[in-house]
Amino acid sequence: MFPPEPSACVIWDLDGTLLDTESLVAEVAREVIARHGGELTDAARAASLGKRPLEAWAAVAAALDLPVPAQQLLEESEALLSERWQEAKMLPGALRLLTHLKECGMPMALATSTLRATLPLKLAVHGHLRTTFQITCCGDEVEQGKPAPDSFLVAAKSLGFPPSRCLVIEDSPAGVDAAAAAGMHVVHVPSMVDTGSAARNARTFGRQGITTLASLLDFRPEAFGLPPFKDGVQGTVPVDPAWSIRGTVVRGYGRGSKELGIPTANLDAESLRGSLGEAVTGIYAGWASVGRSSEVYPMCMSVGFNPVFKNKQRVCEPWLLHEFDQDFYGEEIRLLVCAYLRPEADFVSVQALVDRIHEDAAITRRALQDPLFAALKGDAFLAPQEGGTALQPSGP
Ligand code: ADP
Ligand code: RBF
Ligand code: MG
Repeated sequence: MFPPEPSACVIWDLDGTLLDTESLVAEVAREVIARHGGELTDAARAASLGKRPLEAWAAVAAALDLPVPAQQLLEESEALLSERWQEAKMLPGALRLLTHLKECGMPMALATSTLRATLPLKLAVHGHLRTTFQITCCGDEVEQGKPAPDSFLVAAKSLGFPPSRCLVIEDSPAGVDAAAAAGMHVVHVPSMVDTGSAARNARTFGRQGITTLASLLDFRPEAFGLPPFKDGVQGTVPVDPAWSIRGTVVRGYGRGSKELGIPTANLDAESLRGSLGEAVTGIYAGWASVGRSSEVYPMCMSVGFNPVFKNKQRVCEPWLLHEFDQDFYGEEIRLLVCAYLRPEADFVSVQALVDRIHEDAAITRRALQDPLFAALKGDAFLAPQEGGTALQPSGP
């Protein structure tokens, strides 16, 4: 199941694997490219992923046929980005896995295309990342950047392990190629380029030694000969601290009740953007309350693109496990998300999806009885507020 030999150390990529710098970089790149009359495409973005900054801009300029030197594009983007790196959030499951491996005493390295001078800016608000790695190898410290294997080979050598004992965690095709060229086993966690479509169409590497996961929340250490997590609750992964999400119930595709017999209260896009990091998708469980009522219900929800129906926009849609007499469009809805259940999946039939959602509901009811989650039912966030919304939603 795991690589021929159990992993003895873990080598991490940074951008798009630990930190969601990609939405930020794309936003800035769009601005810089627009100054020169161009428009960022998914293909150009994908070609730049995982590369060193200058090489990434060269790839973008070539893909878009921009008549501007890569060096100039780089300088323009760096001027905007240097102020904003601290906005990048940790990706789902990254902190849990890092903390677990650190507690197990697993030797770890960072092998990033980021330049040495930029690294402190990216890690400024993530202090724990500064003390997690024995070794950090930056893009300007190797002869050739990813997809060449240099950075992984340097990291492995410094940690003192042969490539066959190194497990690499990467999001980008260039990084996966680099690790495979170094002879290492790779866990590939594809990042989302713009919409879920890219993640769904993520390149399939027809090679041995590459395991693709929807997110780090699906990483099972024992599959790689590493010690298992100890914090699971009834087969779920606790979201700690729980996410509090406040939104307005809006109309969706009208599919939930009619097609599936499962009504889901879709949240408005604005609240969703403010409270859930862009890279968050998956099926979750927690508590919910609606409008002026202080009644709290168990809920399981889907965040993402409904692969079965191939939506273009990300939706957050809780199914409240309660029979209501009427619908509640336009009402405020408050969610406290306690647990991750599974990634979004495609199914062979709508019936198979419906069966799975009912299974999710059963898992939700069971998990929420655990004292850890039951305690959150009385959380003040779920109570209706006099005179509107004073609290800011907080998410990952
Ligand atoms: P839409 O595509 O507009 O979201 P659905 O068929 O999914 O339509 O129905 C969702 C609506 O049904 C919710 O917005 C809410 O007003 C209502 N509703 C009734 N019971 C529930 C429930 N148990 N959970 C979620 N929404 C419910
Ligand atoms: N849609 C999918 O395409 N794949 C899924 O794995 C999936 N899981 C879900 C789990 C739960 C608990 C809920 C409430 C919904 C899920 N959905 C999933 C979303 C479903 O397709 C959606 O609610 C309907 O299409 C109505 O918008
Ligand atoms: Mg719905």
